[in-house]
Amino acid sequence: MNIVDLEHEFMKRIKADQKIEPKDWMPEKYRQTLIRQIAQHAHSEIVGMLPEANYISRAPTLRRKAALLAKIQDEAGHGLYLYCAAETLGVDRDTLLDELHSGKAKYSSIFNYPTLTWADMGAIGWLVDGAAILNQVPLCKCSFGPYARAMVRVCKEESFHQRQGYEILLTLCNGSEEQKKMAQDAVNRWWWPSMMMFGPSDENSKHSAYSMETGIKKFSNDELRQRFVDQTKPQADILGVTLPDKDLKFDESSGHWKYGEIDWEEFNNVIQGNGPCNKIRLKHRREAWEKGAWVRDAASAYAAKKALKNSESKQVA
Ligand code: FAQ
Repeated sequence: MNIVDLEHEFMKRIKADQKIEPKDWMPEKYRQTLIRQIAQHAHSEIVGMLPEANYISRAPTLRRKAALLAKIQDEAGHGLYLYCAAETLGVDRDTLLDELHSGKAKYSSIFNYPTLTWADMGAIGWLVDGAAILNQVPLCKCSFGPYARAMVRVCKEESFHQRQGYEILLTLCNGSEEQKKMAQDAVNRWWWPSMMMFGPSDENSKHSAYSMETGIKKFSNDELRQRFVDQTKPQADILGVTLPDKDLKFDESSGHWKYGEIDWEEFNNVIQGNGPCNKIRLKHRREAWEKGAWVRDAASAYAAKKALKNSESKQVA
């Protein structure tokens, strides 16, 4: 088949909602778009452990500490599934990690904000995981098989994360005046960065058109952002917190909550490496990588020893 026929067959499969698997023919642009998105997603899960890790030693009770630890470990697992999914596209993990550690690769803007109080653990679970779920549930139906399958498990776990975050805030909101203030302050600080997680507005999203045409993305950035606002506003009312947007109001004609202008200058600054915590996050990531060198060396030495033993026993047989 020539390239035109191959492209035609590929698009036919996409339109028929069939999964594309790693050994199938795919256009180079599709492969590169997937590597970019999956790698950024994997890096986000890994860097995303850092803001919450700050609170493992400060959790108010043993139960809270165990739940937070479990959540952070889940994020590590998500990163690993995603690196595996990216590897099926022919890129190796060391290259991806080098790109993260050198600052070349992007990861979600949200993880470049500081966690200042325990209430931030609630706000991250409720808002950040809430936004992540809305974005990721459609990815379970993504046209690329390994990414879609990885997302199924990730979404189940994110759903638990969102509830544990909401429950932290609910407890604070039913507590003392000081606790209520702490919850409100966290919501004030995390609301707009969570809105930015969905990416640039549709008219400025450079990859959306191709990703939607090829079934990588099922909904646009603005569609998902709107769903997030519609879902979150009633939950905020139950908590008794306000969302820090003076323009937020219900629009009877569309049935949606209309929201105010996003500060795109702030968003662009953060994704260009100039957010409040970009430098410290990368520093901690690099340190963690260096500290883990002995584990990687030990695992390789063990694997090499096992391979040698296997080949010796085959020779004897
Ligand atoms: N931050 O053309 P678009 C989580 C970049 S996981 C940084 O619209 P696209 C779990 C974009 O990469 C959170 N960069 O791009 C958790 C592109 O840059 P490039 C991560 C952003 O790909 C919870 C440029 O702007 N989730 O939270 C952001 O079509 C709690 C133009 O943008 C995913 O990665 C941003 N927010 O749409 C962990 C989900 N937005 O490559 C721990 C999968 C955009 O041209 C604790 N990813 N950019 O240099 C996606 O759905 C998409 O990649 C979007 C962006 C929607 C993020």
